[in-house]
Amino acid sequence: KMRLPVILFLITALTLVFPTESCTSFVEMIPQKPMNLTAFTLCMRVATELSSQREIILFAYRTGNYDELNVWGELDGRGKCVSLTIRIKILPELRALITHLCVTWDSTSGLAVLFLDGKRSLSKIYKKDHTVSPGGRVILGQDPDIYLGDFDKHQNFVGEICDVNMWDVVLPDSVIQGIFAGQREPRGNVFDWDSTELRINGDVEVAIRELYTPVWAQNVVINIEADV
Ligand SMILES: [Ca+2]
Repeated sequence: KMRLPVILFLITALTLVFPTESCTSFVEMIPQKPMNLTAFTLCMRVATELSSQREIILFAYRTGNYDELNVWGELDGRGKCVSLTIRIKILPELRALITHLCVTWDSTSGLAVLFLDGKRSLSKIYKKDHTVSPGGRVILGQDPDIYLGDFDKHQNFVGEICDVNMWDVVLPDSVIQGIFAGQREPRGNVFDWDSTELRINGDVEVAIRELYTPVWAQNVVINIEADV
């Protein structure tokens, strides 16, 4: 018999890799509460090598008739107020290195703010007094033009996306900067990447990233007796 040391307590997270242009691959995220929102913070870590010449859908929330809340990357990045659609300039911000992206919005003021790797953008005014409607579907990887479908492979997401978290409040700047730096709290109450149900469709790789071992566990070694 020999004692084998095993180190436990590694903190891991799922990551999604969309390897190719496609109009069939997507991941549905099931929200933890109805999405009638008058404020939100939406964060994700994202990397892509797609050309800046094309639109890239980063997050799509659509009800039967409307794009309720979409986040796009595109060449010119102009804001669009028709629906609560946030358009972000792709280059140089989004690239092959993972970028931490957050969008905050508050109905009362209409203030919408973008954070890239903890750096805050100017504020823009979108849809004051608006409420995001519940009852839709949240999709990563594709832009639905109907409730769930009519995908266009020239708008889909190709690259890696993880840590998609959402809160029904605007988080303070310092909290967003902490999350960018790796803090795992506070967990999202609309989407918590560690526990939200993901429904994978098509060619999407789900991989596990090892984030870190917590300090309290770094010297915890458990010996297991085994016959060798
Ligand atoms: Ca479309």
